[in-house]
Amino acid sequence: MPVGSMTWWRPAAAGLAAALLGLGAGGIAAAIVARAFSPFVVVGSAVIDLTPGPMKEAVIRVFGHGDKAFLFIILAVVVAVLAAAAGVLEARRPWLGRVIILAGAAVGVAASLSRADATVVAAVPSAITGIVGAWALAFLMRRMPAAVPARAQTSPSRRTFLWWAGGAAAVGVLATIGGQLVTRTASAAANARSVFQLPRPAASAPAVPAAASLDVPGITPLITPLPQFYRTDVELVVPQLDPEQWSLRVHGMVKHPFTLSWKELNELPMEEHYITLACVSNEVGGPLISTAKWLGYPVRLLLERAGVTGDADMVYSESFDGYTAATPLSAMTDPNRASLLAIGMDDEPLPFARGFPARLVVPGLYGYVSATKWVVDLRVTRFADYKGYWVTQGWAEKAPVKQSSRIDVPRPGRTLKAGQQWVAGVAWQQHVGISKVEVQVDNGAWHEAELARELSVDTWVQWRWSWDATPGDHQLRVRATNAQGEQQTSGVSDVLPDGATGWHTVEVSVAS
Ligand SMILES: Nc1nc2c(c(=O)[nH]1)N[C@H]1C(S)=C(S)[C@@H](COP(=O)(O)O)O[C@H]1N2
Ligand SMILES: [Mo]
Repeated sequence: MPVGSMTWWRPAAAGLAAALLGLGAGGIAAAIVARAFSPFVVVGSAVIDLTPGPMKEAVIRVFGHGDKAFLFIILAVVVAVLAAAAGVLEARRPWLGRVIILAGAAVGVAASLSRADATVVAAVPSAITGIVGAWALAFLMRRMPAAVPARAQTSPSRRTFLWWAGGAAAVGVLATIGGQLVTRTASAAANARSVFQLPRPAASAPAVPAAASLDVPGITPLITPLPQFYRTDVELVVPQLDPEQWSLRVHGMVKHPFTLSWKELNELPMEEHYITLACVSNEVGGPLISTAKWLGYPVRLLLERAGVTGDADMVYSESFDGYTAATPLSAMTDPNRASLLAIGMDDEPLPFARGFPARLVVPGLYGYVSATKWVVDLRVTRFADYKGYWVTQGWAEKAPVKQSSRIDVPRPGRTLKAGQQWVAGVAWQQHVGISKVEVQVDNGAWHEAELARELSVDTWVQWRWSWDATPGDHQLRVRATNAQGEQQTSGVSDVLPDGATGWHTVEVSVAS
C-alpha cells in the first residue's frame, strides 16, 4: 500500500502504540515471573555493562544521581524512534516493521540471558514484548485508513484507527505502571526483610549438645542448612509480602476475635524450638524432611487470648493468597507441643520462600495440615465445616507424621571397600521420640545401632552402626522403635493419602 507524505504519522503512531503495548505486556510478565528482567531494565543494565569506563564516569559526572534517568531517557528515545520507523516500514512492506520489533526484543532476550543471575524464565518478559509488539503492529496496520480518499468508503475510518492505536498505547502505559507497582512493592518487602532484626527470644532453645551429632561422613546434618531445607508449596512465584501490610486475624468460634499487627507480634515474648518438618509426599527414604531452629510465638497463647468457645475442634489457617490448612485444635492448644507462629528460622528472619513474615510450624503433623506459610488468618472452627487445600484433593484430613527411619550412608548403588563401614542415618517420630534403631544385612539378624543424643522430642535423631562389610552385593535395611516401644511398621503404604510407610532398604556392593 503506498503511503502518502501526509499520512506517515499514522504508521509511526501504530509502531509506537505497538511498542508500548509490547513493553507493557513484558513489564507485567516480568512482575509475575522474573522481576529483575523487565525489558527496559535488562537492556539498560546491558548498556551500562557495555559502556566503556571513561564514558560511564563522564555521564555520572554530568548527571550525578540522574545518570540512570538519563540512560532511561536515551533508551526511551531510541526505542521510540525504532518503533516509529518500524511502523512506517511495515506500511511499505509487510513484515519489515515486525522484524524490527522482533529484533529489538531479541536484543532484550540476549541481554536477559547474559546476566549472571539469569535462568530461562529471564528471557520471558523480552520474548513477550516482541510477540505482543509484533502482533499489535500487524493488528493496527489492518485498521489503518487508506491513504487515498477515494477508498475511504471501504477502509476503516480514521477514528477507528485512532481508537485502536490510542487504546493500545494506553493499555501499554497502564500495564507498565502496574508492573512497576508490583516490582516496587516487592522491593519494599525485600528492604523490610533486610533491615528487620529478629527479637531476642524470651525462651531460648538449649545449645545443641555435641552428642546430638554423630561423626559419620555423609550423614544428614542434625540441623539442615537453610539452602538444603526441602521446600514444597503451590505458589508459582515466591510471594514477597511487606510486613507493614501484614496482619493475622484470629477469629471464628472465639469470644474475643482480634487482629495482630506485625509490630504487636514482635513485641510478644518469643520462644525458640528445634523442630523437624516433614512433607506427606516424602517416600520411604526420601528427602522431603528437614530440621531447623524456629523462633516464634506459641499459637496456644493466641488462642487463649481469643478464648475458644463451643465445640470447635480445628484451626483453619489461610495464607494471604488463599492456600489453607486444617489443623486439629488440640495440637495447637496443647501446652506441651511447640506449635508456633514462626517469624525466624536458624537465627534469620524467615526467608521469603519460607513464608516471610510469618508462618505456622506444628511439631508432629505433616506440613500440608499445619505449616501454612505467609499465614494471615486463623479461624477456630470444626473439621465438619471447612476442608484444607490438599484435603479437597484427596489427602487425609488428619495427618500425624508417621514413624520412620532412613539410611543416608552408604548411598544406594555405592561400591564400598570390605571391612568396617558406617551404616548411618536419621530416624524420627516427632513429638514422641525414638528409643531404638536397628539395622539388618541381607535378611539376617537385627543389630542395634548407636543413637545420638536427642536434640528435642520434636526433631529427628541420628544413628549409626558399624558394619563389617564382606565382599559381594548386600541389602541394608533399617527400622526404628519409638519412645513408647512401638516398632516402625514393615507394611508398605504409598504417600497418598496420609504418608508412606515401610522399612528403608538400600542396595550396595562391597569390592573384594
Ligand atoms: N502458603 C502455603 N503454605 C504451605 C504450603 C503451600 O503450598 N502454600 N505447603 C505446605 C506443605 S505441603 C509443606 S510440606 C510445608 C513445607 O514447608 P517448607 O517449604 O518451608 O519446607 O509448607 C506447607 N505450607
Ligand atoms: Mo507437603
